[in-house]
Amino acid sequence: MKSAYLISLLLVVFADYCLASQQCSPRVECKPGYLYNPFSTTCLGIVNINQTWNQAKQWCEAAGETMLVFETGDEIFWFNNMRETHGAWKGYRGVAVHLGGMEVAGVWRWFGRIKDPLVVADWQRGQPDLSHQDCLAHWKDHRWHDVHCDDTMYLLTACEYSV
Ligand SMILES: [Ca+2]
Repeated sequence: MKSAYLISLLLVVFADYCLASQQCSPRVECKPGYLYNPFSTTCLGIVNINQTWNQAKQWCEAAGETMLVFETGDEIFWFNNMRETHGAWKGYRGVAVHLGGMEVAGVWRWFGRIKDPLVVADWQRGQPDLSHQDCLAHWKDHRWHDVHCDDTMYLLTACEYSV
């Protein structure tokens, strides 16, 4: 009886450690070039194609995926950190990425895995700044900017799929 209790206790402690430290590698295989996102249990990839926001959305959807969205500040922090440290993404430092957010009728909404108004955001100071910039980008400074939806210059695309 006592040993069963001890084993349970150890499991709880271990599970807590896993969740807190994210040291436990999940038994998740992402497709090549994609990275497991522990905050949304998705696999996330960044592709280097100059395309508009709508083209990016269609590009993700054609692959059975959706544009990257964020639900928590921790997830935003994780992504910013990964953009600096993940081997496959280091070459993309200083390049803006299309995110799955768009302003419609004055409200910024997600158009990806979730389709709701933004709960958390990480705008650069002074952004969003222009009424005719209705699409969301993770900018070179790793903060969010509203940009022209027709922009194709140096905008990568981030797609994700649930696992
Ligand atoms: Ca702007």
